[in-house]
Amino acid sequence: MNVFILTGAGVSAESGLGVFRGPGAAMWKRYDPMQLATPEAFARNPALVHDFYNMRRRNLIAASPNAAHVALARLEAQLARRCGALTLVTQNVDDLHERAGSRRVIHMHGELLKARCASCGAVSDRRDDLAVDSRCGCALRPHVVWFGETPLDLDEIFAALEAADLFVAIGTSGAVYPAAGLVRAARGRGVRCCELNLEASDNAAEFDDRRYGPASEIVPSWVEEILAK
Ligand code: BJW
Repeated sequence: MNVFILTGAGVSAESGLGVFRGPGAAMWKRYDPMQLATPEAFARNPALVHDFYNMRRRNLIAASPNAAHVALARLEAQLARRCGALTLVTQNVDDLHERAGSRRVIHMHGELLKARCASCGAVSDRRDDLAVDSRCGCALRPHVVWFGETPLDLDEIFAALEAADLFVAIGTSGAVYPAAGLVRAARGRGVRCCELNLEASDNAAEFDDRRYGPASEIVPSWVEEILAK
């Protein structure tokens, strides 16, 4: 079986990383996304944008994966043993899937522990704070995808969707495109679609199966069901 999983901020919520929207969202109530998560905002006030991502980077380094991340790593390993495959696409910029043991993770909205040269595009690991004068010959920016920018690895994502037998969205509000449109693309191919979330997402009606509860509970039990089949 080829399983395609799309995760969002909800999978990391119980690790103490904030969500953007829905229950428990504090991040975008305190910060205006248009002041922080756009290339225009970075051009206007790079120090403010760096402060926001420096705070998030420090929170991430102090956080740990939860039972949902661990269960998805187990699913990847078990499917591989059974000649199946898991494609794990995350909108999250954290590295908690990797730290839980997932071997192949596609970060469509970038990675917080990396920086990118704003001119040449070179990407480098970065665990410490970034500042306006952080340089690689030119200015460094967080390696994240802001509104209006093209998400990463879309060709690989759509190719994996073509091969999927099951599409599962976990902890994502379905508010941000193109990620929110993947369920419709999967349905268009006749693939069964399942939503695991704390509450119904904006596009819940597009899913065949829906399970609601904290990710740390519903993801491990769903994984066990899949592996028992
Ligand atoms: C739990 C839980 C628990 C909580 N257990 N669950 C009008 C219509 C359509 C589109 C547009 C439009 N106007 C503009 C656009 C495009 C725009 C867009 O979609 N805007 C919308 C706001 C309308 N999109 C873009 O600009 C994207 N680029 C683009 O479209 O380029 C053009 C293009 C398209 C296709 C091909 C080629 C080119 C780029 C989007 C970039 C998003 N960037 C961010 C910031 C990243 C850096 C950072 O982290 O700061 O990515 S925004 C933010 O939202 C972040 C997330 O990845 C993303 C999605 O959020 P996510 O993960 O769904 O989290 P939440 O918070 O929304 O939801 C949390 C969920 O968890 C909820 O459902 C809770 O219930 C649940 N939950 N606790 C289980 N314990």
